[in-house]
Amino acid sequence: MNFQIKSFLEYQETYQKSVTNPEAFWAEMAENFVWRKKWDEVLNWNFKDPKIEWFSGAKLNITENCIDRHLADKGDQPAIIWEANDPQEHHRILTYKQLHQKVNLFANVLKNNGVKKGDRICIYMPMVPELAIAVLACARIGAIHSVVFGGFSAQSIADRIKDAQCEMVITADGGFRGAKDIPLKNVIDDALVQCPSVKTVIVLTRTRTPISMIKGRDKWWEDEIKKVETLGLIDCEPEIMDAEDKLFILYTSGSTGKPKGVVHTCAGYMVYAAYTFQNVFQYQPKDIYFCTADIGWITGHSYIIYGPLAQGATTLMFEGVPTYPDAGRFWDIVDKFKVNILYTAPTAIRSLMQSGLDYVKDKDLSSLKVLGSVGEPINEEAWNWYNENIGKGNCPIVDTWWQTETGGIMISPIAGVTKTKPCYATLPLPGIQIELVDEKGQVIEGNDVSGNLCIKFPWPGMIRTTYGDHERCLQTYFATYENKYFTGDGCLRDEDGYYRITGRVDDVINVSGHRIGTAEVENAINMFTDVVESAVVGYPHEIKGQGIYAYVILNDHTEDEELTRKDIAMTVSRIIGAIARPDKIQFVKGLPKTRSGKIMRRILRKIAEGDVSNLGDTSTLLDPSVVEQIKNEKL
Ligand code: 7RM
Repeated sequence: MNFQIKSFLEYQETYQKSVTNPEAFWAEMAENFVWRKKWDEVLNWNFKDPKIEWFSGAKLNITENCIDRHLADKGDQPAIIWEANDPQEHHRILTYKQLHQKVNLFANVLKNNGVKKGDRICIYMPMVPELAIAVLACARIGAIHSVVFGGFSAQSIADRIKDAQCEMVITADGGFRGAKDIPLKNVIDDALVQCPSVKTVIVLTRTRTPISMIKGRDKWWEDEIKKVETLGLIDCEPEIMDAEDKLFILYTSGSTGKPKGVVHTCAGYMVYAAYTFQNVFQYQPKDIYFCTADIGWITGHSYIIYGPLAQGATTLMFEGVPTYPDAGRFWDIVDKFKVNILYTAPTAIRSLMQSGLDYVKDKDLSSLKVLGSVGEPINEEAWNWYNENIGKGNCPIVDTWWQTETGGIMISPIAGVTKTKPCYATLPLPGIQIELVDEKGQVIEGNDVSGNLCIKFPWPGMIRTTYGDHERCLQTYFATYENKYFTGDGCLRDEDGYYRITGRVDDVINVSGHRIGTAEVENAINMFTDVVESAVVGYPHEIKGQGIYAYVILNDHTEDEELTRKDIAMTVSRIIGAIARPDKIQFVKGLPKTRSGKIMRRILRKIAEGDVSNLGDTSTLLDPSVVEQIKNEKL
């Protein structure tokens, strides 16, 4: 594929071209793909509805681009290398030919079970190749996948299934993650009690955990494959999709209590994921590329599956966790497969950094050429450690800023092309027009300034709608500042014009790179019987980036505060999932509220951060004395 930028001068020229004439630029990039019919119009947009259409009139199937077109010259090259949770278990390799066969067969399983174009399918699976196969099989027949991360609770899954009215769930009996077995099918059974729309559940065998199979509803993956083989349903012609047909839904948290179903469509998402993958990581033929994310998050969608496969790359998928069986696991994998490009998260780097260099020292990391970081701001110490001990000082680090809603990387160095700087995502990729704005929406010009990060012009990978509620998409992203997409992040532009993301400016906490809405956690805490009210804020956490700090008012004086804390934490795990469990729970008699009843989170955030010297103006509080109690009893 020939859209790789090779020098900083070329980057500057390309960037200029991309903003002077975005349509010509993206049309040229789109020429690198297989289309059943070319577009009538490159871009049709307004941010008022919003209406975003890229390549309208074009027809394609993303799996034809991710699989079929590579068969002729890369059929025997590994498409997916899979490393199991347990290092004793043999790894698996799927060549492009094998991936093609498996995706086709499973696509036929879906069809044989009545799935049609436009149907929604919930996927709740461990990190095994069959997860990628299930995703691609949906895309092949035009079914809309909604992958739910394996750590989410039955209630969270049920909410997502109901919101999208999914007709099918694809899951596994269980999953292995570190020393734990995750009972995926049991969780699905609990969720489905609330979900009459689901008619079929396909269950992959992975852990052999005993499970119940409901007659007429639940079917084994392996049996279904045999059925279509017996019927001779081997190949599956790709469904021809319109450019703007929905490809997938992925739920993400915002500042309200209810996660939003971010919708991405076929053509624009494909072009953007592939373009950014190729440029940011500078992938070369035969490179082994390893992204440690879970496919349950956008990073896994765009940079384990769609981006790399669209470019005919070899993508390595890992089932386990960075610290199992020990903190050398990533480095063992790099050594074993001679990984060239490693893309991981600051939280993983910090946790491995804490385990010490013993786990790194005997590992051969000389294959590495490029390192990536994603999900949260990377602190200088972690950046330096990654650079020195993993990259040995000669691998560029690409600190990639982007979001579920952006579909792909937005601000990032291009490996080996853009001069890096610790903690800086550096410069916008071609096609990305950034603006920093102040509270009033005034654009902040010049360098050495900071403000709220907005994008003023569409790009192909951007969110199209929030599933089932277009108005919510408008209100969340396009209403804060007129005619701009608002990211929810704060950002500074330094004297060189480099960008540094400073973190969320809304009520979203970023825990280990996972977005969690404070309102969601509060709702879950409030479900516990003894809780009257709660307020949740983030605070700096050494490993997780941010931790969850909950202030809770209880009903009556409890005998055993420790036990109540555990019960509350358990309730949050049950309602959302373990990732949302508060790190600290402080019992308080009251919350700092304004006379109109609004909780002053700014004060609670300061106290949680341990910065009580300047709490700002507290005179507008209904009862300023609660602040004293909260301060004195801080955990
Ligand atoms: C890819 C992803 C998005 C939020 C985003 C930021 C934060 C992501 C960086 C970052 C600083 C980065 N999608 N974020 N990458 N902050 N530097 N390189 O994470 O939808 O799950 O989260 O994550 O706050 O708004 S996401």
